[in-house]
Amino acid sequence: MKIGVISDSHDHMDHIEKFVTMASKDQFDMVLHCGDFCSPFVARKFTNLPKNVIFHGIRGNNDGDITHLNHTFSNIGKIKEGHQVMDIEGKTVLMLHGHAISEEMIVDIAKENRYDLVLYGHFHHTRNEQFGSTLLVNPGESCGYLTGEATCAIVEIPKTGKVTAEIVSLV
Ligand SMILES: [Mn+2]
Repeated sequence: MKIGVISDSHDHMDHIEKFVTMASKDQFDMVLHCGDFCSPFVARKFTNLPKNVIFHGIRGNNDGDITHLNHTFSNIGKIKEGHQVMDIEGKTVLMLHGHAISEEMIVDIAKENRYDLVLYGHFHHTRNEQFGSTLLVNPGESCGYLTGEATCAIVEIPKTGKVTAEIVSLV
């Protein structure tokens, strides 16, 4: 299972388009967005994801118009409130935006080893770090507004063996 993980896209349409092109070219099975889409019109880019790609998003602290976001994403996937726990290929995955708690607390969650994979965004920087049996990944900011580095993550969840991730540039 190959998963494209994106966060903090903050209306940057060109970088979303590059991510969507990558999803098609690299044959992602799933796309996870860790929040901060911002305007509902960004769905115009995500709608070009291949139809077989499963999409899940969560609401970030800057996603004000959740009603219209869910309306524009209705043919793509759901944007849910709060953190989400998912079973993907038998692995337990926690996805959160990250604004509700400190980054230290997110690291503490990873150190508890309750999840195989913890995905978060919000802090606009990348992280790809193993804590015991838990991989902690922040794909960074796909908008690139704060760091000048627009990134996403490609996560591999194999049928057997451990979860791995790679941080990839969108420019
Ligand atoms: Mn943000």
